Amino acid sequence: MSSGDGAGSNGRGASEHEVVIVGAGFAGMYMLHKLRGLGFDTVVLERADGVGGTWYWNRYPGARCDVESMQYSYSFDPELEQEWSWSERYSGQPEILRYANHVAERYDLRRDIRFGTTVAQVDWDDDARQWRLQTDRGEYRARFVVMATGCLSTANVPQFEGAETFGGPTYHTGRWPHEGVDFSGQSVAVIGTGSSAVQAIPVIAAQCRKLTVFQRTPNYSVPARNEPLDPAEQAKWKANYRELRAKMFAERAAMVQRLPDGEDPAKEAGDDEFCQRMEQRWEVGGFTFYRAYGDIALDPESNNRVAEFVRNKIAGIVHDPEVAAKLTPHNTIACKRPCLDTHYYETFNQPHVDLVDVSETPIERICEAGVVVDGREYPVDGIVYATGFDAMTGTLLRMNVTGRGGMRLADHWDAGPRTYLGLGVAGFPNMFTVSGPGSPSVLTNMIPSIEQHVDWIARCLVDLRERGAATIEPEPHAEAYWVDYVNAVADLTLYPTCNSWYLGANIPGKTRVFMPLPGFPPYVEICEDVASDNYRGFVLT
Ligand code: NA7
Repeated sequence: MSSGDGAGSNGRGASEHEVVIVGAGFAGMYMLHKLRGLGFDTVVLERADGVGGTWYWNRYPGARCDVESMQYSYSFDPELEQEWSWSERYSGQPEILRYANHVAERYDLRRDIRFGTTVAQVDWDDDARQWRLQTDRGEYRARFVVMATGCLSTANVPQFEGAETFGGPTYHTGRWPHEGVDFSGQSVAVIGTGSSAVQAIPVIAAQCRKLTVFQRTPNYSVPARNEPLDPAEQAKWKANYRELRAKMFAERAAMVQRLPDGEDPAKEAGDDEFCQRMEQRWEVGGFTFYRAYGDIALDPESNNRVAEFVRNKIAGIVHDPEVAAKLTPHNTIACKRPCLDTHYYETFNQPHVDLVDVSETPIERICEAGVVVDGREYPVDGIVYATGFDAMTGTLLRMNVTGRGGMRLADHWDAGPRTYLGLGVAGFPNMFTVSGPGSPSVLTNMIPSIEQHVDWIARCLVDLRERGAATIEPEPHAEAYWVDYVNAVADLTLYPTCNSWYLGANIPGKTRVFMPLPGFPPYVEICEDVASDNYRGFVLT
């Protein structure tokens, strides 16, 4: 039952609903649409002033999806699929945000989204068997909470000494000003060389007078080969969407590649065959490169052979051998999030672009005029922090969630996140996470992953309603089993061998645990099986 709108802190009491969803990105929007259609009284709390989540916040120059447009969209409504057209092979942030707004409009979602509402505290009330959410606009109560808070939604801004003394503007890629930023004629620092920086650096370089990039770890990147979307390609997808979506869902990353995945081992390929295959994929562009052979993510020797191919490419693209050497990674390829780019390495051939290696001598401090490394001052007008996110758990933990008996989620996750299926947490009844730790999430095309979670949660809520069950939560042993399972699967791969944000290794003090689960289709099967088997591993009361 709703007591009306978000009641706010005006003395009218809490706003009560059956379901509160936190977040109005692609997960929250679809969850709302789905639950509304099933007759649940649902409200969404969103700290931003608009929908879109990741695509609302990440407005940095060059921000673009690395999944091809025809696959990075909702599949739940064939009419929506047919009426929307994409303009490029990979959509830029403005186009994806327009799509999110179109969806909000089309399904009249905004009337149940409370914008500009930040959740500060989330407590389970065992007596009332409901959640209480404290926000800066008053209290909300609900039987169920769905955390649709995104995997990359809490910015990581390193605490450099003197940062507050800097005389110019600073930006984080994930909190980019909506009015845009004009770097014309300016000297700009970019700190970081992850996916966001790899996209932003060529675009910022094209605008500014001088660009200085501060790199701690060089990254492998492969050309995206973005281009205007071929109308015939778009028509092919629209004519065959059901069949192609089914193919996507059957893929381990929930997306179809332009070339078939190689199954054979890279280390056993003859030199000519290897070069030909890798060259072809380098030219085609996109993630298909990383799928050329079956064992790139599994076998160190095969992995290194592919890595060496990219190292040679860097040496061929970057004119100054010293700069090329600094840009050349030596770690495992694709165990950090693989990057796709448009002229990233080429950008370092431009005379106004400098690369400062901070791997051995870290950024010492920020001063009023710029960035200081090893006693040398690099004067800049503005600083761009492309320093990533407290991924997968950061946003959930900042909401101060407490479950049964006042147990803090932060304590329960002290040794790393623990979930069952990436959907629920033991001791936190009626709380669901969409693309949470322990689910394939960031290792996949996010929208199909989101749809699968939303559909599962919706089915679960309907089943609970039909059975008259008040609560559902994972059994501790099922959660423990799942944590072990995710680790065991990750340990079969090379993923845990790098200091990646998948492991939480980018955040000082964060426990190192591999958070996402590799492999979408087997995961989907397990989720279906659990639901069909009377929610095996969950307790229903
Ligand atoms: P990432 O991939 O986490 O990249 C962050 C970058 O910032 C990375 O190069 C870091 O170096 C660097 N970094 C972080 N802290 C520091 C300090 N203190 N000094 C110097 N450099 C630092 O974030 P992105 O935003 O690029 O990408 C996140 C995801 O968004 C991406 O994977 C896509 O899924 C979309 P490091 O490698 O840690 O040495």
